[in-house]
Amino acid sequence: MKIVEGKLRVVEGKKVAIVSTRWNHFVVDRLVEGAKDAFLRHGGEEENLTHILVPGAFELPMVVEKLLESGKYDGVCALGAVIRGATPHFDYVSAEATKGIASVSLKHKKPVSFGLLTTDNIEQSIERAGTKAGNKGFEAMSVVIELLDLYENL
Ligand code: INI
Repeated sequence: MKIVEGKLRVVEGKKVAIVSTRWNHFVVDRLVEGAKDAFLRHGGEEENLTHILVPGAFELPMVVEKLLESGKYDGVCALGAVIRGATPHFDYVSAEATKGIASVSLKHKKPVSFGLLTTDNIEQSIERAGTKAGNKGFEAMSVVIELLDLYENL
């Protein structure tokens, strides 16, 4: 049986963009640190990594679309945090961001990882941004790296 899988190493010369939100930056900046750490420690080079900031999670898909359309990037790591409030706003923002990120990835046939925290409160977000539940930014970048390698072998 033939098994095809991606390795956790940045393929030489691959260019990756991190797109992160300014909303909830206290949490999201920790995700960005985790993502950069994952890229560099898996053999990526600093000059092949670009960080782009957007206002909020709702804007993530439109900017990821622009980046992939530019042809300058092989993969994108999208990072943000949507934290539930007193109104239904959370549901609209998180649904649009989720659908949008998935659809641009499929459209451009390039890896885009979903490092968007969608939590009921700030504590749950902090837990996932480098404390007791790990760092979802690190995990999201690891997924981009694995998929870049896998796409080369499919
Ligand atoms: N954007 C976020 O990234 N996280 C949130 O928790 C959030 N909340 O709660 O409102 C949020 N809203 C802003 C939204 O993403 C857009 O930037 C805004 O609606 C302008 O288009």
